[in-house]
This record gives sequence, C-alpha cells and structure tokens, in this order.
Amino acid sequence: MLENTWWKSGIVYQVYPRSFQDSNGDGVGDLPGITSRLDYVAGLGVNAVWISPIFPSPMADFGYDVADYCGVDPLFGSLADMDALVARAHELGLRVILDFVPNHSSDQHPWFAESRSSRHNPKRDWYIWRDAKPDGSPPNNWVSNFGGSAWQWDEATGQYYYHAFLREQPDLNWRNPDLREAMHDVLRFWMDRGIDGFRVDVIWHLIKDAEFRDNPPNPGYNEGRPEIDSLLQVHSTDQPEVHDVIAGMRRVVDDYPDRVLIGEIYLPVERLVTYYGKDLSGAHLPFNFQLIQTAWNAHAIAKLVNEYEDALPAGGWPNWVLGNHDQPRIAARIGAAQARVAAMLLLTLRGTPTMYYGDEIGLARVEVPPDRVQDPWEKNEPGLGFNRDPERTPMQWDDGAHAGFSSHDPWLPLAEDYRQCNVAALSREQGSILNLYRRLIALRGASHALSVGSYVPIPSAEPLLAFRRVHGEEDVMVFLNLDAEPHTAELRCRPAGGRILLSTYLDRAGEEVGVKVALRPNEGLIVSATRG
Ligand code: TEU
Repeated sequence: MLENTWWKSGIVYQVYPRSFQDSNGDGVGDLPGITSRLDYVAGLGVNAVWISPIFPSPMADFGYDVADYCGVDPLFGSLADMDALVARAHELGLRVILDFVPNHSSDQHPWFAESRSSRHNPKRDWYIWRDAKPDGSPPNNWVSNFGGSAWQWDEATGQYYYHAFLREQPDLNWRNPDLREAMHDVLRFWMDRGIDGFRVDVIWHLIKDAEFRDNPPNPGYNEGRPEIDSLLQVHSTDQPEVHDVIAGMRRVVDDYPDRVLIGEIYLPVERLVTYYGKDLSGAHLPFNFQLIQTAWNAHAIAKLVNEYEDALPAGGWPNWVLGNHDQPRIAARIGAAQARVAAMLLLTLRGTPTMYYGDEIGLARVEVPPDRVQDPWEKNEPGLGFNRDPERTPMQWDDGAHAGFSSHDPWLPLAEDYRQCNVAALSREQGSILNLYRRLIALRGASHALSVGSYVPIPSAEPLLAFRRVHGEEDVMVFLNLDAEPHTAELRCRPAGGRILLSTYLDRAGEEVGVKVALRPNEGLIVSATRG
C-alpha cells in the first residue's frame, strides 16, 4: 500500500552536522560523532535522518558552499565515515537523507575555476555570466539574499557573475544540459552508496528569467528588513522552467527504489504546491514552512492548515516543518509551554513531520556574544535580528563538560542552563518535553489515523485548535489550547467524547471526556473518539 511508503508515514529528523556530536575534540561536530548518536535518534522513534551539508567546502556558508559534490570535508570525516554512518543507520532502520546544494557551488569548486578562467572555457556557461551595463554597473537590480548586489565583477574576463547568496557561492546555470547531467551523476553517486534521498537546497531558485529583467520594488518593504525584501523576487526565482529541471532530478531518483526527493521552498501555499510538479513529477515533498511563518494563534493556524489541505494536488502528500537551521527555534518564538503544544501539533497533523535536532529538549534561543558570531548573513547585515547562530548551537547531551558534545570549547556556545536542559537529565524527568516527544512519536507510529489518516477540522474558537484524524474505524481527536489560561472545548457534533490517549502534561491518559473537553493552560490532548 502506497501509504506505507516510509517518507509518508515516517518522521524526518534534521541534524546540523557541526552541532550534533564532536568525536575528535575540535569543537565541531562530525560524521563519526553522528554515527555514535544514531542509537539515540533511532530511540526517539523517528524514521529518517537528514544531515545538512558535509561536503568539502571552504565553509563560507558552513557547507552550503560546496567545493566537491562527491566527497566529505575532512572537518566532518571521510567517505568511509559516511559509509559507516549509512550502514549503522540502516541497521537501526533509519534512512539517511543528504542535503543537495545544486543552485550554487563554492567559488573554490574546480568547475568555477574553469568557468572563470576564460570566456571560451567549455564550463563558462555552467555559471551565470553577464556583461556590465554600458556605464559599468551590474546587469540588473537583483539583490543577494545576504545583502548587497547579487552580481560580482570579475576583472580577468570582464563580466559579472550572479550569486543569489554570498559572492563565494556563484549560481550554477541549470539551463546548461552538461551541468544538469553532471549534477544527475552526483545524485547517482550518493544513491549508489546507499543514500535514501535528498533535501534540495533552494530548489525554487534553480532557474532565473532568461532575459534577466529587473525585479520590481516591494511596496510593503520597510527599513529593518533584510535588503533582499526590498524587491519582489519575480524574475530571479520560481520560473516556470524550473519544473522541468526538478522532473529531471526526480527521474534520476526514481531509477532507484524507495528514494525521496524533498525541496526547500519558501513560497506562499498556492506557489508551493506547484512543486509537486505536473502529474506529481516534481518533489515528493516540497517543504511546507507555513507553521514557521504564521502567527502562533489558533485561527491563523486552522486557516493555514485548511488552505494547505485544499491546495494540495490529488495524490500530493503533505508535510510540516517546525524549525530548521535558518529559523529561530520554536521554543524561542513561542515559549517553553507552547513548544509542547507545537510538538503535539507537528506530530498529529496530516503529513510527514520534520523535526529539528534540539527542539525535542526544548532548546530555545542561545545567546551568541558579538565576538562569537559565525553566520555570514549576520556579518553582512548585522543587527537586524536575523542571525542564524542561535538555532545552530551544539546538542546538549548531559551535564558534563561541554554538555557531552565535545571535549573542547564548541564552535558556538551552549545554553546557560545546559546542566538542566540536556538529554540525560530530561530522559530521567518523567514529564519532560523529551519524554513528551517520545510519547507523541510512539503514538503516531502506532496509529494509522495519526500517521496516514484523513484530516477533519473540528469547529472551535480562539484560542483553541481542534481536529480529527480518521482512518477506517480509528477516529482520533486533537485539542490544543494555545493560551496560558484554561479553556473548554465543546463538541457540537459527533463524536460526542472519548478517552484521553495523551496530554502534553503526560498525565490524564485513560480519562474519559464528554462533549465538553476541559483544557488546562497550554495543554494539548489526544483523544480516542467514542464511535456511535
Ligand atoms: O536557505 C535558503 C534561504 O532562503 C535562506 O536564505 C533563508 O531564507 C534564510 O536563511 C532565513 O529565512 C538555504 C539554506 O538552508 C541556508 O542555510 C543557506 O545559507 C542558503 O540556502 C544558501 O545555500
């Protein structure tokens, strides 16, 4: 049965490799470190681990600037370490998803060295080179996502090259068939080594307007926002031809059994769902970041879930993301109490959940002093509040030195309260968020309704969010109180009550509820509905 495909019924767990586990005492996480922690990951009950880039890289953007798509940076280990990681993961029943960064390479990639060596080099066209305007200025007004012009002048060959991110990350030209073929070989290289799928970085960026027209100004822009928001990205991203490119990648992935293609896409719902592709020929899972981007209130969330459910193409499988290495941590955004409600939401909605390492121990914003800032975006556009370091800090394993992450001072600081907020301590604490995550994952895994059932909203008023998940005879209700006061939900139609399976407080299991469901402050409940 299709619904049993692992990437539909399973849960993805994202690891930021610099910050999961250091095995060689340099203060930066690595592959042997991850491998040594796979028992923990499998023990959570998740089904796949997605590892952010581990490829050779000058680390201008911490690995999102790739200098060799088919290798491992010595900082993280070796290809043999990767093979060992995959072997151990598979033993534990975990799939391994790699980050694929095809929109741009590092400026240190040999392809770029060739491309910039002369206008006549066969790889010139693998990147995006344009003449200056007659006055010498850049070809158009496009802005880099990290601030400043997206065009970099190259003195030697007298042209500009385009970079949507850092100037050390020149964009590749996906209109070039040889580049496409080379990239397909990269996918094959990793799948031949047992990799189970890819999370494709900025997939909606891959094709740019053929005429490189100026982007229009964003009328809603105000100071204090990053410069990239001053323009609407009408011509630089989300071009119709991108779907051909993605379908090409998908065909390569489909040549191997049981692999998954995930796309990173920051677009509104109606644009996002086009990335399933014509007749589902696109990404299996276009990442859905709506929960990250929507205000944390019941009305807004209910509305977005309905809109998303309605917008999905026939057969398109939904997915939900609560955090990643680019976004403030969920506990930082909505507080510790609501982070537990958010966990219940993520793990009860219809669609593949992606968890971000550390969220399960309630990691919040870790303060990073100015002299320890690492994020190149923060360095380019300081002080706007978009530093990504606070969500990239080391995993906290125990109350020992450096939280068990490393024997050395880590590359980013630990949370001040790491002696309380760590895996060992929270495992022992009955009602901890970590144990809540474990219970939620176990419940979801044991329930067809929760993992693959249909989604049925239950009418409810602010600040309550309620819905059912139904599969055959199994009928499960979810009630979430998004407020710090108690509230009572009322069931106006069937089912007229049921039995509590799980509270975010980890008590009340087995309690019967009727048409009135009383919720404590910041409480979420999963209730098995009484049929009839
Ligand atoms: O992020 C893409 C992206 O759009 C980010 O710029 C995001 O919008 C921003 O960080 C905050 O919302 C991907 C990677 O996830 C990110 O880490 C890389 O820096 C970027 O691509 C370039 O590869």
